[in-house]
Amino acid sequence: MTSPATKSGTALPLPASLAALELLHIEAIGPVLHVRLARPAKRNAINDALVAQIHTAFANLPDETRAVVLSGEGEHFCAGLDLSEISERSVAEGIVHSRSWHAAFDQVQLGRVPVVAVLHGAVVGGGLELAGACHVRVAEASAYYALPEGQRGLFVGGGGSARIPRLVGVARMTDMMLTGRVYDAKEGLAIGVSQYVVENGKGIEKAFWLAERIAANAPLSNFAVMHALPRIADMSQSDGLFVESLMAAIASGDEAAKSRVRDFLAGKAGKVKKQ
Ligand code: 1HE
Repeated sequence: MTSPATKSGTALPLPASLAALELLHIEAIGPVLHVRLARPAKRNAINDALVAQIHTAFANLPDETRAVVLSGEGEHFCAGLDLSEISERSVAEGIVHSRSWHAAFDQVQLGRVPVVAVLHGAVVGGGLELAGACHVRVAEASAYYALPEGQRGLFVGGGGSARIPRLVGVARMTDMMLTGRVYDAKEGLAIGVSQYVVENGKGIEKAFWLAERIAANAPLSNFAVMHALPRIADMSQSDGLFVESLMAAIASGDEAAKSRVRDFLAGKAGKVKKQ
């Protein structure tokens, strides 16, 4: 995995509430907050403490943060649920546990700013559920995706049944869970798990480049993409079009939109170019 040396800018001081989270390594680099899962000895498996810390981090983003890059330390993004914790749970406790993941991952997906995930190595089970709560996914060539819940006698519990079919479709998720099928990084790109594949070691650099572009957008546009777009996709066409009109008028009525449009018309803003 790449070192933070690929990022430009100097690390800024963090609020104490974020600096205290020992299972996450967090750095603020200008408008981009880099959040790293930091349990590499356990392949970043998500235990109760880590899910709580993910919730806390995304609920307490510094005011200056305009985008987040989420990655994992070590050889893998995330091995999913910490399996050492489940044997002691009753059915009722299992429901509460799953709901704690929902709350944390909702905070990622429906928080204040967009999140770019960097995926490498194993992105499995709850790790894929976490990746699915992010807004843009960059995969390194080493990434692979699986839902081993079926083989472990489990079901997804971190929002995967709602989010993963929206990326890859119900049929593919069904196959992954029933047969243990594993997709590699290139296949993951083709089926819609990630939007980008880059060489090993280049994921953080690419994610920062994307996050800095996202951070430069008008905040209301980013809000609309994060909060209105997925909800509209769940609505009937008629309801969706109505909400779209409201959101479009709110965004375009904001001074940030008006000044950007004025800049373009005055020849002061960038044109759309091939990248
Ligand atoms: C773990 C976990 C884990 C590793 N819970 N401890 N997830 C899975 O079924 C995936 C299980 N993990 C694996 O298949 C492999 O560990 C990996 C492919 C991810 C990585 O392999 P490798 O060879 O690099 O590491 P390792 O030697 O298997 O694991 C290193 C340590 O991490 C080892 O602990 P140690 O104390 O013996 O050193 C492993 O036990 C530990 N470890 N993965 C606990 N998942 C909300 S519902 C979500 C439901 C799910 O996510 S189900 C899918 C669970």
